[in-house]
Amino acid sequence: TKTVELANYRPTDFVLERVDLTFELDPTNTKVDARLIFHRRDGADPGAPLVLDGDELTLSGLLLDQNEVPAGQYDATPQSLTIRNLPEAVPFEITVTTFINPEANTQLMGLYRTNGVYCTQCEAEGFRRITYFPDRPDVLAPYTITIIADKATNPLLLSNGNFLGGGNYDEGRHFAAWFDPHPKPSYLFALVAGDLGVVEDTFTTMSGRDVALKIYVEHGKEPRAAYAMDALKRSMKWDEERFGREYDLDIFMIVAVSDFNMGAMENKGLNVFNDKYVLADPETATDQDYANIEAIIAHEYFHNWTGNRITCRDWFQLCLKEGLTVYRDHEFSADMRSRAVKRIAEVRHLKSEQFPEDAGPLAHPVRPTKYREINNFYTTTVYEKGSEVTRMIATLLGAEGFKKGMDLYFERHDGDAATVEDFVKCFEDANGRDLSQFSLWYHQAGTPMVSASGAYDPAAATFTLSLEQMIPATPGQSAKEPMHIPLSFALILDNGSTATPTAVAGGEVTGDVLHLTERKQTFMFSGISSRPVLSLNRGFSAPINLHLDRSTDDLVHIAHHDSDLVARWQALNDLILPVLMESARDVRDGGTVTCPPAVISALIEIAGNDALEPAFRAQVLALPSEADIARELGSNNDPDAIHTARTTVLTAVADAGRPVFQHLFDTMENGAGFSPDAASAGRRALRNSALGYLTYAEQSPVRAAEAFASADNMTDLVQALSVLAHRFPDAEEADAALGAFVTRFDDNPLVIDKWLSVQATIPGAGALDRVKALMENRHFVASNPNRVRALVGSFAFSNPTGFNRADGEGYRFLAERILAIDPKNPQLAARLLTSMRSWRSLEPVRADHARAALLTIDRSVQLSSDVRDIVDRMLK
Ligand code: DPP
Ligand code: ZN
Repeated sequence: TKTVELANYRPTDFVLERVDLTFELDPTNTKVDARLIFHRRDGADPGAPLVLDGDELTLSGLLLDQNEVPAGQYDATPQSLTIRNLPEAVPFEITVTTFINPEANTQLMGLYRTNGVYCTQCEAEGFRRITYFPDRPDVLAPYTITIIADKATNPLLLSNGNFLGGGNYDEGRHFAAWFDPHPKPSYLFALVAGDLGVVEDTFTTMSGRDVALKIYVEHGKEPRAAYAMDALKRSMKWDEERFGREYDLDIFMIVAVSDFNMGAMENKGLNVFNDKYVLADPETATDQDYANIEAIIAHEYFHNWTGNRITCRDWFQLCLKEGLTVYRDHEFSADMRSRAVKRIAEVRHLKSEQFPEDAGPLAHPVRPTKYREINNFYTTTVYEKGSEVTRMIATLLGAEGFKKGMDLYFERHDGDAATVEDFVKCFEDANGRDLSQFSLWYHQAGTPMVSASGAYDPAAATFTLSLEQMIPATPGQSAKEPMHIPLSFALILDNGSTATPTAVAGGEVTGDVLHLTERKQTFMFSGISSRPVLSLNRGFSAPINLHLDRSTDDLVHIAHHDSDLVARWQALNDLILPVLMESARDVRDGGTVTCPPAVISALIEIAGNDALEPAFRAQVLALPSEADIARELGSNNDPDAIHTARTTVLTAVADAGRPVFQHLFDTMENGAGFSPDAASAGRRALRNSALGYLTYAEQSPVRAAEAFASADNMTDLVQALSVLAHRFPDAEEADAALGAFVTRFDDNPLVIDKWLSVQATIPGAGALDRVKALMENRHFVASNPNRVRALVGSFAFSNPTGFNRADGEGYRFLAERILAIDPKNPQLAARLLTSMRSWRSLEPVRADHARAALLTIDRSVQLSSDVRDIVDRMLK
């Protein structure tokens, strides 16, 4: 495959005016007629041919203005259709006929079948697997769709836009026609046909229009779509209130399908979802499932404006829609739930997923400049770091300035295929600011490192803060320019009050934000009458690694007094992380672990402080993960040593805090009746956290077995199951619980996924044999992405000791799986392979095994472009 470069972008020679598609659905032989009306673009070369994209297509018919095109006038290959001698000045119509096989489409790109339902996935380049087409996001047109299918098996025929009409056709077939008046690129096309149940509701928009809302699920699962419907209505309302965005069709549909490569897809008016992000009830969904459903329903809905009404000029601009839309869904969840707890969860996620990507061989800018396979750029860097960049714009400009920029963006670019530059320019123009240095966040990869040190001069009553930034080298970018880094700060005074004074020298401070713009910069604050404690990067205002030496006492002071809860969590994290790192080194080098009592008592004090919300305390008690410790250590990692060290520290906390944990376990019950709201979920989280610690203290499975038996919701049930399986894998109680669980949820694949994940993540070398055995289990379906992610994905991504077995068997197993999956579903295979992105930071023996496994993949001759691209970058 060849590399696509941003620098080579140029508009098409032909403008697409209208699209008219007719599908005659058949499981193995679907006929697609595409009527496309084009005209030659002003100024385009009058002799230029029309070149359309294809992927595994065969041309069955080609008309130009309803006349057959002579053989000499076109060339068709599976990848392209080139037509020459087209009119210079007048519009013309091309009719392309193709036949495709939805049943055989295991890539799940284009038109495929899942559980008897026809569905499509076209982003990024799936439409070209349906018909020959200018399959790129800057080609926008209104679509008319006609679907013809067997009526008995496909009572439902859906596509984008508004319903035009339908009726009986012939021989038991019927048809439906849809029209989408909003010009859109092909990646937003969708078609669904089949026999599904529906949940219906309506939403009245801010201008008083009624919109029909429909969520389609398998028959019998309708009650489990109620929460998704509620989340949808709240999303629609919120986007009107917060961003002034109103929905623009008469109907909004969501379809849940069980075979899907991604989380969900924002097709215009017809979102298609992975069923795990639609279906929920207390018996089968955890609090995390509810939160995910709320966030993803919102995310896809918000794309209607940020992505669909304003789309991307080319795929290099992916963050234009994704980073912005993630920011919007984060803000939505923050408004629906606890803002601070949501922010802490985001920071944890960013550090555990995006920071390792940015520090390894797959690092790339938020706005890349080249790619070999666009499917591999749906990354946490584009999504989550992209969201952080948007958040920093809001921090720099303030809420009002940010809103002015967003309003201008919607006004100026509605209907456009836009670029990141267009987006940034709106904020510049609306605020009279120059954001050129800030824009480096889009262009320079790597997590900036900021080193900070403070000095207090009692005689002069001044506090001096010295800052230095360094951006590490990343693939293709060895030298970096200093960035504009907004650092929220506070000085926490003796009496516990929080001050944000204006600097008298050294640089710009707006509100509580320091603007670090130079490589080195020193800010001075005056009139500080006693030694302050510096709280920096509060709220995680910039996605950086911060190095700031502070004493245990100072961090404890912040943990108790900062007015920002995120900063309090961060301070506790900064207290415990060095302890965990030091312990891991000690264990690796044959030493023993010591835990400073002051750190432990700070944690326990916060955990027991009833003035703080339970969800926050649960976050504090969820100590940095083994992966977090490995990331911070950075090199020569021994996952077994990290596991032992962390377990030892957890046990020390458990022993010291036992009465507090007992109290929390006894008092954090929610009482009768389940509610998925954030406050109830927080109490469950804290109680389950207490259960985990008590089990460390008691060294017995009895309490968890009782919790398993008495659980009345999936959150408590699966937590108890994890404690049993992970701590006491050989105990009878663990066996019994795993058995009871699978029997009870035998007919629910989404719950079976939890059962697979729990077992795939049992620590230790024994996990691999369990995973292999589970692959033979009748519940494991190798063609279903959710099952594969639950078993193989959980093992590779979330079982550090099991996957990184010292003998390298974990890596060899993954390589085998990837080579087996790749011919059927390359996207899934490539995604699984990214679990090895930090292989170079392993200790030498494991790193050698990892490299050998990667080389096995590398040597395979038949790799997809997806896996080829990842393995090449990982070995470079
Ligand atoms: N469906 C994916 C998302 O919404 C890709 N657009 O992020
Ligand atoms: Zn998205």
